[in-house]
Amino acid sequence: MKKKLLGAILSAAMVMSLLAGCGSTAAETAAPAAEAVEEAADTAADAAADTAATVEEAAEKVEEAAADTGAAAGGNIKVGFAQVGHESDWRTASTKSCQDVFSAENGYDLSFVDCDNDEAAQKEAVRSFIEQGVDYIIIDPIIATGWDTVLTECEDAGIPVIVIDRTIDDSDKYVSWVGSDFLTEGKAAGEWLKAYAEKQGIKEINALIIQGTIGSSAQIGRTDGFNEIAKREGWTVLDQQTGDFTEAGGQEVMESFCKSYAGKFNVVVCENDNEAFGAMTAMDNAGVKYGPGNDVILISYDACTAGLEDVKAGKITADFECNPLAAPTVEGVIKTLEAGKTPENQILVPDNWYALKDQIVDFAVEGNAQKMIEVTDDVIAAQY
Ligand code: GZL
Repeated sequence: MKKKLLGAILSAAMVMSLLAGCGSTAAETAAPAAEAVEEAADTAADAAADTAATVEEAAEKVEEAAADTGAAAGGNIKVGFAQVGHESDWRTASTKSCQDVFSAENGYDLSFVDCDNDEAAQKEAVRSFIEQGVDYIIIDPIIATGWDTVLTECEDAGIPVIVIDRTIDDSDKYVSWVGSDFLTEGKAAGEWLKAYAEKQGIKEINALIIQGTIGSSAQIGRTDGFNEIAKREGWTVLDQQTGDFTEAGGQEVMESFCKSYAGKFNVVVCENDNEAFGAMTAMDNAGVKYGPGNDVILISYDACTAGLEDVKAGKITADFECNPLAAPTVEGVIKTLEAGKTPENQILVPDNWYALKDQIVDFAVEGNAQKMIEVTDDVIAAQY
């Protein structure tokens, strides 16, 4: 561009000097020379316009770059979070934890999308974060597969991805996963049931399982973990169906179970507390007695506040926690990255197991002795 402008100015100067030095021939040469000056002036004007456009373009690029380095230059860190949905008390606590941590006063601009348990919407949310040019993307994957394409797009855009809670099982294009060990949760429920049944003199186990969202790593781990113990101990799992981690889903499945397996089951395993709330409604309506000292042992997962209240009320026999408060650990990953360091790839958050005093028994998972926490009013008050 500069060359064009320079060329035009030089040719105008040459024509002017010709005019000045021509003397007697000026009259013959004036017209074409004036034409040449005009042409050169037009060229110069075009060149100047081109240069102005280039300057404007360059200015825009500088502005964009300045925005992009907002994080580096001390501006708020832009975080996109594609959350599963709003299906359970657990999810509410998880969302609150993330919104509390990634707040403006803490130096973050959070783009939060509740994906309402819709896998396509969740992929769309991640792509919208790429469009926005966020600094980091956090995903709680509704199901564990179908992720490599969109994670490749994040990688191509140079945006680090952190997975929270549930796992992604068909791609490793993320920096870190922060969450619970769902398989251990399932095994812990199974090993506790074995020890508790022995203490209670229960010889036969006929179980029904209300599963979480099929294909989510939480459902896969809890189902596989419990079934591994059931198979080893020769228990009968009469049926297992998904309640999609919701109260309505739990009630619907339990209503069907109460009809199909009336009088045949003595254990119900709900893969989260909200399903257990629904299952209790269905069993109440069907006249099925559950909880310590009754016909049916009710096992649940999550151990949210309302779940522990049902343990204390003698409804849920044992509750296996899944910790929803992983956001502070995810922030630690981001701070590590901001410091130019490499965070751990798999980061486990601790879970606890809960029951009333009389339902606490000694048991181990993979040879590791497990500690159970007695549910008291103080424990409930401190829960999430
Ligand atoms: C588990 C989490 C599950 C909870 C449910 O980590 O993903 O999803 O157990 C929630 O309550 O719906």
